[in-house]
Formats: sequence, C-alpha cells, structure tokens
Amino acid sequence: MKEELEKIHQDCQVALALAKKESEISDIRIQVLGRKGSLTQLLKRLATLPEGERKEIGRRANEIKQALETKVEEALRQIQERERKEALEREKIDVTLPGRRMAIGTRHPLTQILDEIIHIFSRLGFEVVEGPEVELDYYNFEALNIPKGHPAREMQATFFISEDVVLRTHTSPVQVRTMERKRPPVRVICPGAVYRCDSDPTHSPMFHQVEGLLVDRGITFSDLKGVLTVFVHQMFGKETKLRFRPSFFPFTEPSAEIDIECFICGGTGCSVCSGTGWLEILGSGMVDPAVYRFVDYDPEEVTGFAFGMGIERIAMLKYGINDIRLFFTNDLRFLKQF
Ligand code: 2NM
Repeated sequence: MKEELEKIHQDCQVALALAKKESEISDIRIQVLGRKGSLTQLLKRLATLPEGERKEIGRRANEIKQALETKVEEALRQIQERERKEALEREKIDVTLPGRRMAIGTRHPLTQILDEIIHIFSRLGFEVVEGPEVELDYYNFEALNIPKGHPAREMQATFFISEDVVLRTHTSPVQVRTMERKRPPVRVICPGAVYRCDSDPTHSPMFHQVEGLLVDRGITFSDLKGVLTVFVHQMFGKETKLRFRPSFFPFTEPSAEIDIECFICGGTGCSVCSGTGWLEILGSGMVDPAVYRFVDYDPEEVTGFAFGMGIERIAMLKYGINDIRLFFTNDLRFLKQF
C-alpha cells in the first residue's frame, strides 16, 4: 500500500505538470481526490491495515492529500493567470490610434442659393409655400390669363400628362392656389421644380424656380421696385447696379425684367452678357386684374406684384458654371467645390 500511495502521488504530480486546461485539472482532482478518487479509496482501505502500519501510512497519506490539494489549487491558479494574460494580449486595442474621419457632406449648390433667397425674403415678411408638380392646366395656364391657343403656351414647351393635366412649367400655380385659399394680405414665395421640354447647356427639362407674390391694399410699382432692389443688393452685394427693363407677361401689367450689371466684364460687354453689359436675373410685374377675377379678389380693392427667377441661372452666374447638367449628374468633384 505504501508503494501504491507513492505511485498515486508521483502520477498525480506528473499529470498536473502536463495539464494545459482548467478542465484537465478538474478531471485530475476528481480522479485522485474525489469521492471515488484513487487517494480517497486508498484512505478508506487504511482501516484494514494492522495498527502500526496504519498509523505511519495514514500520516503519509494525509500529508500527500494536503500536498496534492495545494498543488491542484496552484495549478488552477497558474492556468487562470496564463489564460487571463493571453486574453489581454488577444483583445488588446490601441486607444491612441486616431479614428477614421467621417466625410462630411455639403449642401447642394442649388440648395445653398435657394436657402439664401428664402432667408432674404423671410426677413421681408414672406412665407414659403409649396404645391404640386403635376398640375391642372387650369392653374398652370387658364387662371394665369393664358387661355387655350395663347402663344405663351407654345413658348413654355409643356409636358402634358393628359388633355388637362401638365407638369407645371412655372411655380405660379402655387400662388393662384394660395390666393384661392387666403384673402389679402398675401406675402409668399414659392420655390420648387418646374418642367419644360428644352435641353441644351443652359436649359434642363427639369429646373427650379422661386416665384414671389405680394397682394394687399394700396400696393404700387414702387413697392415692387423697393422689395426687388433690396433683394438684389442682399443677394449680389449692395454696390450691384441694376435696371428695370419693360417686358411682357400674360399675368402681369405692367411687367419688368430686372438686369444686374455684368460682373464678368463690369458692364463693358463680354460673351457671358452677349455684349450687352447686363445680365437678366428676374421677371416681375403688377398682377393683372384678370388673374384676380379667377381667385375672387376685387381688383378695385387690392393690388400687388409678383416676380420669378430661375435658381440654376442665378447659381450659374454666381459661380461661373457653363453647363446646367452639372447640377444634376451628382459628380462629387463638382459638388465638393461649393
Ligand atoms: C414671373 C414674372 C412675373 C408671377 C405672377 C404670378 C401670379 F400668380 F400672381 F399671377 N405668379 N408669378 C410672375 C410674374 C412670375 O416669373 C418670371
């Protein structure tokens, strides 16, 4: 039994030294020190030995039991320590490594121009109103004093959805709808996409407009001049020279187009201004009494003015862009410049 005891001790020490995993140590603990383990069994058999031998082997057996229990604990602790170190190494992150920078986008150049226009007019008391892009012929033409057969319908190169439904050719129908809903005073600007069957470097079949309308008692052409002069000065700088040039629109009378001095040549004439020294930027006029009759306003009681401009045109002039398609092809090399 003595040799058996020493062999258990020896084998257990070797097994512990070879064990690599926590589960292997647990197995060894069960096989040797567990209830049915080899050492436990041996201790039970001590009772069968004669008195003298039992005492000596018993003492030795308890010594070994103590020693192995300590060894098992020690081996477990070592493996846990090693595993903790390995995990730390494996999961190491370098917190000093700079993060990847997020690419920050910019507003589209047309949105930037539109936001500027809206900002200027909202400080003058105008509110923004929107309306449908697919519009009734009635609102796009009829109520704007452009009856069937009127030459202005040809000029507008309309996309027809059906006999009496069109893609709006301007945002004026939004203003007609506003006047139908609301009694004067009315002060609105109407931005949005419009459609005309027209395509070349300066015309796109879809483009954007902002139109404005102010109607109240006693509004005169001086109000038109005052408001639009303030707009031009805030948009293009307060030194910008401008002129009001007589024009014609079916829905305004009188009508005027507003030109600013060509900022490319300073007014001496160049290819951008076709040698005139002036750039056309706005159409405007006093709303024709014929329009008021469609929306049930009394032209004897109220007067007003309206105006309209193309956002792409203003952006092209402001930034010196020569091809309108650049706004709509989403080339980042172009967009990132704004
Ligand atoms: C322009 C030029 C002149 C205009 C007129 C109206 C309405 F609905 F009040 F009659 N809205 N927009 C107008 C007037 C638009 O764009 C070049």
